[in-house]
Parts: sequence; C-alpha cells; structure tokens
Amino acid sequence: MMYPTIPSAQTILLYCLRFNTTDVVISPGSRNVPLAIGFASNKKFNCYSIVDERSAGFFALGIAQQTKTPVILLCTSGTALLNYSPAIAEAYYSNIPLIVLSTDRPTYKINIGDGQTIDQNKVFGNNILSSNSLLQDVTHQTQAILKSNIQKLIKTPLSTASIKKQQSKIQDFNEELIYSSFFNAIQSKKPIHINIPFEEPLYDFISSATIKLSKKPQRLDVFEQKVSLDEFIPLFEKKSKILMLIGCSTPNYLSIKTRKKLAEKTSVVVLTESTSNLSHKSFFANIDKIIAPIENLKNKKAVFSNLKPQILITLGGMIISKKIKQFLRDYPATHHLHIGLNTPNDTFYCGVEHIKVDPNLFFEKTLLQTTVDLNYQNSWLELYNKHQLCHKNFIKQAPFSDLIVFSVLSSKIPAYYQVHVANSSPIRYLQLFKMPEVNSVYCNRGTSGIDGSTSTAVGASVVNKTPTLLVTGDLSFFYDANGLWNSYINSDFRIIIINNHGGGIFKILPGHKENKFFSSFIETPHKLSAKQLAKMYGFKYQNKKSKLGLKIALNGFFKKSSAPKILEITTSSKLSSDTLKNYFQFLSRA
Ligand SMILES: Cc1ncc(C[n+]2csc(CCOP(=O)(O)OP(=O)(O)O)c2C)c(N)n1
Repeated sequence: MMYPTIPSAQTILLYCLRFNTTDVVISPGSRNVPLAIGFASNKKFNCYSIVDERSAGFFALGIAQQTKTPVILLCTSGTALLNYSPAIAEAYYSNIPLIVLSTDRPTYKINIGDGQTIDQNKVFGNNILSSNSLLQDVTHQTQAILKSNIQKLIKTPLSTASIKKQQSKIQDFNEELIYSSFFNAIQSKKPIHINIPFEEPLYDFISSATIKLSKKPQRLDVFEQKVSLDEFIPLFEKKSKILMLIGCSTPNYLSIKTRKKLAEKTSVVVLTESTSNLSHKSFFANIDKIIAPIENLKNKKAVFSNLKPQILITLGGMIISKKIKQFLRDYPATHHLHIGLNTPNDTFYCGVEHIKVDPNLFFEKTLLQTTVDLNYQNSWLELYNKHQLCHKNFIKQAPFSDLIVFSVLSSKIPAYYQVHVANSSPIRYLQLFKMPEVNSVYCNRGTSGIDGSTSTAVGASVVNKTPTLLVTGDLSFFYDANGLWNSYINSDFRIIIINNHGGGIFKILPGHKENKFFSSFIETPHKLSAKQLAKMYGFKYQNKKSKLGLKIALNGFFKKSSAPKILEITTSSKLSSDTLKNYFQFLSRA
C-alpha cells in the first residue's frame, strides 16, 4: 500500500479502513492524487473510476442503496464537486449514506487567481447532513505556507517545536471532524462532505503509515430512541380503522412473520407501492387503481369518507402516488405515526409523530397485541376486486401504448432480476400492475430527478448478485447518457427505454392543458433514438413498436449474452395519454 505523506490524507485513509468504508468512487484530477493513489494501491478498497462526477455521484448512490453502508466519493477541486449535487440531494432525501471527499487548494490560493478553484465550503447547502473543511497540515510544505501566510495558518513565534505543537492541534481537530462525520453518516444514513486542502507536491508516498489514530469506532446502535410502547396499545384499542402506507423500503424491512400477522388483522389495511418491496397477498399493491376511479364518481365523498382512516401509520421513505396523498389530505386521519429510522414527513398536513424503533418490534408490542378487529379491510377489498376486473377487461382491448407496455413488462420480468425504474411516468405506470413478489424495485424518489437513473442502476448492479434491469423513459435515458460511460457494466445488465419522444408524463399529470407553448417547453419532443449510443457503448440493441414485437423480443431479452442489452420501445405520446385517461374512466364505471 502507498500512504500519502500529507498527514490529513493519511488520516482519512486510516479512518476509512477503521470504519470499514471500503467502496470508493474516484473521478480524475490532480489535487486528489494523494487520496486516489492511496485508495487504489490498497487491496482492501474497491475502487471505481468514473470520469463524470454527476454520474459518479449516482453510481455511488446505487452502491450504497444496496449495501446500506457509506460509499466514498473522491474528486478534485473546482466545479467537479458541484456535479455531485443532484446525487447528494437524492441521498439526503432517500436516507442513503455517502461520504464526499473533495480535495482543494490551500485557503491562501483561493480567490487570488489560481486555476480550478471555487469556494468549496458548504456547496451543498441544506441538502446534506454536514459539510466541513479539514485544517491544512502545517508540517507539510511549511515553507510554501509561509510564503503567503496571510491567513496566519502558521502562528509565530516560528520554531520547530511550535510548528510541531500546532500540527498536533490540527491533527486532533481533523481526527475529531473525520470521526464524527463518518459516525453520523453511518448512523443517520445520510450524506456528509469533508473538504481537504492540500499543498503541492501531491505525489509523495511511503509504504507504511506513520500516523497513529486516536479514536476507535464505537458500536453503532441504530435505533437509539428508547420508547415506552405500552402507551400505544390504548390508542389502537380505541380506533378501528388503521391504514398503513409503506413508502420506499428495502426488502425484509418488515419480516414475513410481521407481514402475515398484520394481514390477518382485518382492522388494518396495508397499502404498498412498487418501491415498498414488502408484499403479502392481503396487502393492496396498486393504490391508484383503487383511488383514481373514485375521483370520477358522483358520490365520491361518501365513498372516500368510508375509506378514511382513524390512524395512519407510515413506514419507509417517500410515497409516489399523488392520488393517495390527495385522499389523505382531504380525509385526514386523527393520528399519523411514522415508525422507523427514515425521516418522518408531514405529507398529509395532519402532524406526524415519529417513533424511532424497529417497526417489527413496534407492531409486535402494540398493534398486534390488541383485540379490536372490525372489518376495515373489506371496504377496500370490495373496491379493489371491482376495479381489478375492469382493469383486466380494459387491458385486453387497449391499443399499443405506454400502459400496454407496462402490462406486458410486469408479467415478463424474470424473478431473478432487480428492477430500477426511472422517473416519472415509468414508475407511475408500474404502480398499476402487480409485479412478481421476488423482484425488488428501486426508484430515485428522494428528489424524483431524471438526472441519475441509469448511473444509479449501474451502481446497484455492481454490488448486487442478482442481475439488474433499468426501465426508463426517453428523456431520463438521454439525460443520463453518461451513465453508460462506465467500465463496470455486466453483460447481464438490461435497459428498456419507453421512447414516447418527449416528457409523456406532462400529458398525464392532473391539470394538464394543451396550448401553443406546452409542446416546445414542457413536453420537449425530439427524434432521438438510443441506437447510436448503444453501438458506442457496446450494448446489443433492438427496437420494437408493437405488442407482439415486444412480447417476442422479451422472450430472448433476458437470456445470457456476451454484452449488455438495450430494448427501445417506440410508443405514441398522444395515444398513450389518451389511453391512460380512458383507462381511469373505464375503471370508474365499475
Ligand atoms: C433533473 C430533473 N429535471 C427536470 C425534471 C422534471 N421532469 C420530471 S419527469 C420529466 C420528463 C421525463 O420524461 P421521460 O424520461 O421521457 O419519461 P416519460 O414521462 O415521458 O415517460 C421531467 C423533465 C426532473 N424530475 N428532474
């Protein structure tokens, strides 16, 4: 292993090893050489090289989403760092730990006309857990510091002993900062940033570490809050309509035993989304299919009032369905409890109480102890069954459109694939179909951006044993085309692009109205195809334009191959939006 001679660089490397933070995504530069070579020369680190920092950020996010441990992002000085912003914001709102290490020029070289410098402090604003700079080592290149020393990095009187003393204080400060930042990232599952100033030369290394770290990681107890759970029993005993809504989660967040017991309680209705990754045959998986048709009914008030919960329990991260948000804002529960570590959101404006305990423990000690069991499930089940029949009838006769693409896809994705879905209409269409239980589904819903879906999926694929499929719209795909500029893509990686030649989502969002500006500035139609990109990046490529063509293509699409594959499906944006509107009208006639 090569250890940089610069003390702060060496200290960072040693803490990464101490915290077992070993996945490192490095973008090229010069200022980051001490760390880049330090990481790359040690076999304990898994280093990935990605040129585009925006893509690197999402790639790291994809890895951390799967491993649930922080991934290091390392870049040079200047605008390189700013390109991490979208991924950092996504990680912050999705509870994914990332550790950004930006390297920088010394403070006396900033804003004096030196190249590739910006103010790197706090560049992510409030979209990050913490952002701090290490102090510059004064024992490294002391003479270079003294040439400027406007900021008094070195204090007088000058003597070897005094510089050593100053360096010792700097080392203590830096260790404290590194330690607490890493600790917080791991515990809070959020991104953090450490900016590190280095003076040149940057290429000096030694073969063994000279620094002895002062701090040892403590055991991390993720569920810190000690709550008395007994007090919730009387609440659940009194209220008979309990609605549970599960946002983005990882598989097994709720154990099979807890799911089974919750499903048996008829006073509890569990609504899941594609990204909940927690299923049970008695949970309701397609929220919009139940809610949307009611919106068109004359007696919608009566129907919604009957479905209104008394207690709302949320778990996991963001909720995708706009329709359930609207329903729960219009018909709010008296109590909203959010269970688990994810940030609690007052999405339904009725106040939210955060209970920071393991949800399995919470249910076992509270709700599952109660005896009240009135049949709230039935009201939902009746509606679900009615709409399900209509759904099947509509799909049978609907024209080839985005809806039909998802109906075919949902039944053809092999069970052994993990599925990444891009924003925005792909994830919304998928919500209307039941996926096989075994497929885990991910989508960047922290900030719902279209800027990193491909890179995230590629990142997740490199650490996940199961093969990965990305389902994306055309704008999302072309936006993150650099996601394919990546030498870690496995041959079993698959991409399905639904190319409706623009932002089809805007035609199906509530309130949409056509006018002369809509097309050019909102839908942004184009004539691009992925064919040339596929060729450039070594993907096999097919294009399909019909239901039959799609079905035939899917029969061979997931089979083993020597190269990854892209399947581009061309649909009509107008026909797709009309079909979806007709679909919801049709369901409401049930
Ligand atoms: C970085 C970013 N810019 C803009 C948006 C707003 N936006 C949301 S969906 C969307 C269009 C997505 O189009 P496409 O990927 O083709 O999927 P479609 O909805 O057409 O199926 C845009 C521009 C966003 N979410 N993120």
